[in-house]
Amino acid sequence: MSLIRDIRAREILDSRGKPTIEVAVYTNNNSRGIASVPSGISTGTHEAKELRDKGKRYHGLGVRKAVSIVETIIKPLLCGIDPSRQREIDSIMIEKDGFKDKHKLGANTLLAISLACARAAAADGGKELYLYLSTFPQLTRRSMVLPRPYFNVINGGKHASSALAIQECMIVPNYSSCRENLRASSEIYHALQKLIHTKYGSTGVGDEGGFAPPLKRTEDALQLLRAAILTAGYRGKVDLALDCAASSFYKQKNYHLERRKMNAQKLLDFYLHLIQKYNIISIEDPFHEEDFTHYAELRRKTNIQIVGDDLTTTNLARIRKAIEAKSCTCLLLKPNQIGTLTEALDAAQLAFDNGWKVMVSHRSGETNDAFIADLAVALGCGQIKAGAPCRGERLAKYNRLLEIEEMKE
Ligand code: 2PG
Ligand code: MG
Repeated sequence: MSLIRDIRAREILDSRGKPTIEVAVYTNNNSRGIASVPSGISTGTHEAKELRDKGKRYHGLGVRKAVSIVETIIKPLLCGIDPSRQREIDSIMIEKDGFKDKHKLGANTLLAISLACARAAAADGGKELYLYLSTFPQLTRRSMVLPRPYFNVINGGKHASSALAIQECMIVPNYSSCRENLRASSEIYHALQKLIHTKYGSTGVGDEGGFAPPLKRTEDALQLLRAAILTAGYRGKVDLALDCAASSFYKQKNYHLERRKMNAQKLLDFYLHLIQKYNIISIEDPFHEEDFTHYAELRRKTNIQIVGDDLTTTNLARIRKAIEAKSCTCLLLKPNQIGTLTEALDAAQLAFDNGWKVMVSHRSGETNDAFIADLAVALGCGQIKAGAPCRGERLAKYNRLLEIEEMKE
């Protein structure tokens, strides 16, 4: 029998050079599970809250309090429990926090422990993480498949300092293997780099490793993507997708983009125009996070995938509301939006049960932890987004998918 023997935590830095928490769970069988958590910048209002120290260190972003909560409050509650009792472990932590948004102990604190327990249990059973996760009750009816990656190669919105309002312009290669999809993304990425260099000089990147040239219009970005796909020789093999993160350019009842103001109806017409002109197969957060109605209207008027992120925040109540309003066809699944693995899996199950798809997602501030790669495979959801095919914290996820693909062959 495996039991949690010790839990340790430490403050580390994420891909933006800001503090985050890493937790190690040790068992009496000498197994160890380590996990660290990411952090978003275009966060939804309804996300569970991170705990930060405030004060002077790291401009207030330190996580020393979270580290101390792990070692002094949570550790005594979880030591002696089998790390595979995930629901029980997560419930104990949720109860101890006592708040819906987990602000007391912090969603970052709880998620790091939750994921580290899953890793420790997998290690104890001598199982690869994706195989271990696939045995969870929420997933037993799913079959494991490698996900199709969405590569964010042009960064805008809060992830860049250009005037491009749309946050993520993604390429989605359509090969049957991850290996081929990754190769296509890399070749297109480098073709894009040359095009941007010729046209704009600088090829600096944004938070998710995509280029961030001084673009102003969405179509400039989409045309660059189209040209890069053609130059790299991938005509007809790659689709496009957007994460608008529209809450970030919604001010005083209007959307501010393309150097003008649009109301929701105008914005909807703009999206329909883009969908028709480019091979856009998926749009995430097209309207602000409370506008369930216009999401639904876009869904009615097109048959592409409509993804909820800030709208749904991996939260059962929000997802139910979106299901009722018929706002989306896909849930963006971010474990740190809700704060425990059990709740994230419950959210995925609710989405699947209602005929939605699920896309597993990283955050803009990441670590080298590749948990979401295993999660996407175990969920059999067929879709993942983890940024550009560039920068270590993004490649950690894509390279882990390559490893899993090889193990499954
Ligand atoms: C998003 C995410 C990840 P952030 O909006 O989908 O790409 O961004 O982590 O900044 O919320
Ligand atoms: Mg998003």
